[in-house]
Amino acid sequence: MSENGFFARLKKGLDKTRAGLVGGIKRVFAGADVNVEMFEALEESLISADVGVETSMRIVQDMRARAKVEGINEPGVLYTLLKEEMAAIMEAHEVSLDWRCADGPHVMLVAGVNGSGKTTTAGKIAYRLAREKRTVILGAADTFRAAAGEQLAIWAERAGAQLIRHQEGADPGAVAYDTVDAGIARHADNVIIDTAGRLHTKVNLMEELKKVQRVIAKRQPGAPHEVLLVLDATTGQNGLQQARQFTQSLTVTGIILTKLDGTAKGGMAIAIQEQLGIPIKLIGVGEGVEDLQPFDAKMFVAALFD
Ligand SMILES: Nc1nc2c(ncn2[C@@H]2O[C@H](COP(=O)(O)OP(=O)(O)O)[C@@H](O)[C@H]2O)c(=O)[nH]1
Ligand SMILES: [Mg+2]
Repeated sequence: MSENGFFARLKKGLDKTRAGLVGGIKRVFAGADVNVEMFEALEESLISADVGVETSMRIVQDMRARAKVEGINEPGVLYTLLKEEMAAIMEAHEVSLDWRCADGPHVMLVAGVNGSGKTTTAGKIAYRLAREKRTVILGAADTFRAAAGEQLAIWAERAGAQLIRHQEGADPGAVAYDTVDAGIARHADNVIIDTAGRLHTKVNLMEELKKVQRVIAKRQPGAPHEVLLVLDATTGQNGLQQARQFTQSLTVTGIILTKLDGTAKGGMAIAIQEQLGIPIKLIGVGEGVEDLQPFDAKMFVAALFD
């Protein structure tokens, strides 16, 4: 898709966030001068747009300090600074989406709670990589329901990727092992392992994921090269709590924020990167194969405010 096509799609996806977050902020800066009330109103509108209390307070503190030091008394000037500040928070991380490995397949593990969009995202990534003429193998390590494997099979077909799948209820670690094994044997470029967000056994989800991660490393030292945490943007601050739990157990290397279309909680993107220090690598703006795009902070802020 062209850069313009994507920008239009991103902009459309952020309609609701724009109405909530930016509408509120624009009202804050509509006043004649810079004063205490203005900063208080700014903090409130950031928090209500799911930027998060801590991050919102930090942003407002910085803005106050800059207004004072630089002697800014025009709301319009501060508004521009605010946009820069938001982009700076999100841009603090370098992101590589090359996903290549010199000695064996590049292995990705996709984790997250139920319904966050893991399977869809694994399918969309497979599609992107397969389009670059890479050999991709998807692993259906969500063995919780037969339907989960079925859903991934449909995505594999759509993407032109291979699939490794066991019986319903099989050990997720065994599926992950076999997928990496197939990746090595078949000289695949990329291996993507989809996992469950909930388990049928009494095993704790985080323990199970740690085990899957260990099993992968056992078959291929250095793997998984990416552990991607999929978060549903519509869950706002709850999603941030979830992310904390996952990052305590797993070495999460990147976040994928899904369902940015149709939510007013897009402000969460700012809080995630400021508070977790983990980059958002991709964003989901719809259910189609093309609706997964690299996260670009500048573009995100532009799409939000323009
Ligand atoms: N609107 C929208 N829906 C999405 C997006 N990503 C996933 N979904 C939908 O969210 C639902 C759950 O996705 P799924 O991949 O099954 O989640 P999983 O349980 O984490 O594997 C499905 O209906 C997907 O089509 C997105 O970026 N935007
Ligand atoms: Mg799934």
